[in-house]
Amino acid sequence: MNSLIDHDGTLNLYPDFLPKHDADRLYEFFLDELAWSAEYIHMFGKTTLAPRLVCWYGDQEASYNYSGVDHTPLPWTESLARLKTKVAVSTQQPFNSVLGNLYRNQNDSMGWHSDDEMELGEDPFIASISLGEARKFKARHKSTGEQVEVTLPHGSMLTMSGPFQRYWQHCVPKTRKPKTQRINLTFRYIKS
Ligand SMILES: O=C(O)CCC(=O)C(=O)O
Ligand SMILES: [Mn+2]
Repeated sequence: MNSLIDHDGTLNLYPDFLPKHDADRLYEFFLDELAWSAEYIHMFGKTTLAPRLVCWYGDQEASYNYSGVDHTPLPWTESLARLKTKVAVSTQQPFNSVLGNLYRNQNDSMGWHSDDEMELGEDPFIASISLGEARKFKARHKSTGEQVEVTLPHGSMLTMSGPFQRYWQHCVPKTRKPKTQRINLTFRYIKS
């Protein structure tokens, strides 16, 4: 485990969380199997398309307001449910939903944000699995501006916990270097 941030919240990376063979198989399977769709985001009175595809799976009661859009989850697929169990056993945390992001190429990205929606409760534990192309992930402290950068490899798990979402923002920037597809799955617990 690599400890990336250990003050004002915790950011840990488990680079080899999934054996390569499992990661390869899940990547191909999820690309095909999951209901990837374009998403409209409503911000500052404007509607635009998010620069990535998304999907949302979980327990029926785990509905969630994200980027101003209400998401009702699709029911767990067998392979997603199995991965959730593996993540839950290894982190010793409960999860009832997963938000998937598909970054199609180097132009897809996720802007600076904190996962601080009310539904996540105070100090949420979020476990984030990366599959496919490695992309850079950045964290920035909200008051000191301190920055931490890490590349998230195929098969890795990143965990964000404690007051991390209160003190830090994070993003996955677009880049000029050509990139192929990357899947990210963030397992969350939504309070009902
Ligand atoms: O793609 C990533 O690694 C980050 C995704 C993320 O921050 C989110 O889904 O809230
Ligand atoms: Mn996030």
